Amino acid sequence: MVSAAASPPPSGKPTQDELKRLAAHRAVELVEPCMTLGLGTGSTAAHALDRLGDLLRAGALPGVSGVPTSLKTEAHAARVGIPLLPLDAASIALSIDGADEVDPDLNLVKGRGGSLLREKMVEGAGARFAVIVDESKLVPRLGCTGAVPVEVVPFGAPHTLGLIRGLFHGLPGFHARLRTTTVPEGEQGSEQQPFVTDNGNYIVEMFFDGGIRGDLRDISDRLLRITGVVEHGMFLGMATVAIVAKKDGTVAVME
Ligand code: ABF
Repeated sequence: MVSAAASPPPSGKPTQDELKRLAAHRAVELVEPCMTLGLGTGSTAAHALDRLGDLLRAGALPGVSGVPTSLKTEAHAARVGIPLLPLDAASIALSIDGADEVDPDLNLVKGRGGSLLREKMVEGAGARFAVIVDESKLVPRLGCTGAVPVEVVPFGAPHTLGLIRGLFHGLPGFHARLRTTTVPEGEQGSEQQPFVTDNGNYIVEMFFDGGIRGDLRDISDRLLRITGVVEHGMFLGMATVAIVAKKDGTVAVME
């Protein structure tokens, strides 16, 4: 069910960052005093953290605390004054986080920022999960706009990459690679090294031309049966609501 919400901002065509902030602020309206929140990662979730910090400082949300989904979020939450809890000591009422893609069934691709494992643990533990996006994240099917990430252990990662490729052997337009990052080396040089997550793992990036055509849960099951795969960035049936800032500055709520 999609319902229209907030009116467009007074200025002209809002920028993407203004839309992200709009969606984030709308989600923060769901927060009540004394709630424990799942605190997401990425630039859209960062607007939610800033808004929460402002409201906490104004005394509007007494007793609110949060469980961060990345080291970066942990530092940001501390900076804006959100009290933090470890996952095992929290009963999360609501998680607020962004996404890379949202399909019509509210299935998500998340994790292009490298934090999928902690995001999935925290958001899977909460009673509700509000995903906050601007309209550009809406897709007809997952995998349309870029990588579907898979977190893998470093030991034997090229072997695990091969097994993942084997799952999609012969699928036209499919390819996968280990995510790398540029690391300065020596005087002015640099070299490509595997990207390392907060958990010390690597990321395999899967690419599907035109998006994934097939049973997402079957693909999820087959990925997770590969020894060496820790978790993947398809969040299936986890979001309870999507708050979407549209290009015209209105906000739609998809449930
Ligand atoms: C987190 O932030 C990740 O799951 C996702 O990759 C990213 C989205 O970033 P942004 O909100 O900056 O587009 O939610």
